[in-house]
Amino acid sequence: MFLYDWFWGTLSFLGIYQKSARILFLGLDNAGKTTLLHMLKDDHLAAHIPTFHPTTEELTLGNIKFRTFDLGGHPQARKLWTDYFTIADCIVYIVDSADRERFAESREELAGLLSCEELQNVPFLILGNKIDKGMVVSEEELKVELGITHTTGKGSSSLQEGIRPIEVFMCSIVQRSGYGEGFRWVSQFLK
Ligand code: G3D
Repeated sequence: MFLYDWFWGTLSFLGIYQKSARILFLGLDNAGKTTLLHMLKDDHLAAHIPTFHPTTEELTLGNIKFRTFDLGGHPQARKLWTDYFTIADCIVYIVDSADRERFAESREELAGLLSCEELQNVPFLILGNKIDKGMVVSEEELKVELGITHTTGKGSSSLQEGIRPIEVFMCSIVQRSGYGEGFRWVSQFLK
């Protein structure tokens, strides 16, 4: 299972790398955004992290730029994120699926993003992270907790005019499992 996911995850990243895109990793602090960024960097020797800031990091791999932002609790940083929204090709929203106490906060931030005009047509990949921990919620429970009533479906789908692709994948970033499938799913919507 672990090797299978890792293998397909790596292949799907290779698929993504042939494209050109700006991908934002968003979510509350402690969700796993930086860990994911560093996983990607470690898989690719040519990676370059030019900036470091307490609430944001950037990574460039080929033609793909990844940038992380912590949401919640940083009102002064909000202007900075929204500037990036106008150029985002994809949002990867990461949730700590073992941290039930912060689901409401995460749901609120996600709702804010989904209603954001600049992001109306931007695909959302939602990663329910840390499934290696005990006591995590199921994918269906996480959808309910996050207020997601409808998702696109995990198969391949064509991009319908005016309908934003959105899907939830459960994963363990530290175990390199699950998120590769999510990236493969979202890569079909990147030009
Ligand atoms: P952030 O960038 O979203 O703020 P980080 O989050 O990437 O800094 O991760 C926060 C903590 O969660 C880190 O632990 C990190 O190792 C852990 N983490 C990230 N992904 C996973 C995962 O899949 N499973 C588990 N169990 N932990 C994960 P520390 O202890 O360094 O703060």
